[in-house]
Amino acid sequence: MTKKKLNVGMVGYGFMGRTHSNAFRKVSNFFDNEHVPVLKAICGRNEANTRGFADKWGYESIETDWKKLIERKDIDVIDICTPNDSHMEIAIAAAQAGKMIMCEKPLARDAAEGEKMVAAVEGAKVLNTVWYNYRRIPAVSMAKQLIDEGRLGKIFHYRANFLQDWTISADLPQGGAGLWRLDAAAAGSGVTGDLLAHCIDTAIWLNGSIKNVTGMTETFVKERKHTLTGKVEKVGIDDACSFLARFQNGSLGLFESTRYARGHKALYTFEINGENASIKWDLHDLHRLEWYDYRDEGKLRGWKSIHITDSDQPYMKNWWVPGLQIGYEHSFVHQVADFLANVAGNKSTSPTFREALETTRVCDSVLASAKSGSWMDVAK
Ligand code: SOE
Repeated sequence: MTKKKLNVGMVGYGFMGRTHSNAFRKVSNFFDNEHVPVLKAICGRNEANTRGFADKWGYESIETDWKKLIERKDIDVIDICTPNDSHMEIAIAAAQAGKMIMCEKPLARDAAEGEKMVAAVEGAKVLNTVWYNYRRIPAVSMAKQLIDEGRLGKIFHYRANFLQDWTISADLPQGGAGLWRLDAAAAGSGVTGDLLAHCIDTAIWLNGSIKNVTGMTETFVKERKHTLTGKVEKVGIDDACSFLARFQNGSLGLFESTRYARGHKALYTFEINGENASIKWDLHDLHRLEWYDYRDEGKLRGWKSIHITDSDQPYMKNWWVPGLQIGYEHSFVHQVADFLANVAGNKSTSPTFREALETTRVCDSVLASAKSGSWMDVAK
């Protein structure tokens, strides 16, 4: 197959800049697509750091102004890896310039921003996707297959947690590189947009739309020094958030996220209970899917732990040999692989901006409900 080049221009080079760059570099070694990504340019405000990142990851050039990057004729895809407060401006400008867009999650700080982004990519008819990477962990993709095949039967319960413990110290400042997730102006919200958004994206993908929610939030440390101003400022993010949900299919949802669960670094888990079977998954053991099938013979009935490494399981035929597992970074490789396959068919990749907007709308409803103390319908 003659390969076509797909020139990537990435904005931002933090943690997500590394995960995406790694994915672009690896994908063509493992997946055969008509298009091969080329790391054309990396953009950041600090020239020396941007140059250092370019050298380390193999970018051909650098820019220090994202507007210049977007103007470049040799860039096909803009990958947005910046803090949430710049997603909208960059995405709208990139769409107007006719670029394809890959945007780090969450789509935006809130649905009002997200709606403008959806209008921009759909108006300009540019291919788009949002990096909700956990869908593409093979065990999670396999859960989707099992549900779509109807093996669980009617679904009654969806339960998800995303627990961390890295912001417990009151001495941790808010704002600036690395800590912008604690600054409401940059992030939009705390754990709701950062962590629950992952749980909501997976939940909608696996179990369909969420109808209404009731939530509660807490900010345990009320003031933190701001890295950029040097002043002690009010903390505007939610440190913890729990919510109940009703799905359109009649099932009940229970979601919890916090950065104050001492002992948990990034424990994303979900469990789904259906009429015939149940599924459990745990990010700390991400290559396993726990499966219980009531239809098994009585005396052998019990939870099975399926090691998702076989070639007939999602994505695995592209990796090693059965029994040898892959990890977190590969979920990003899979997103690029799917994106490249869809570019050949001129299709956007799920979750598209429109699909990711649904997640942001659920987040908005959860936060509104936590404020009002009442159930909120999720906006359509
Ligand atoms: C926060 O610590 C964080 O890095 C999130 O921003 C990511 O989306 C999540 O995958 C891991 O945790």
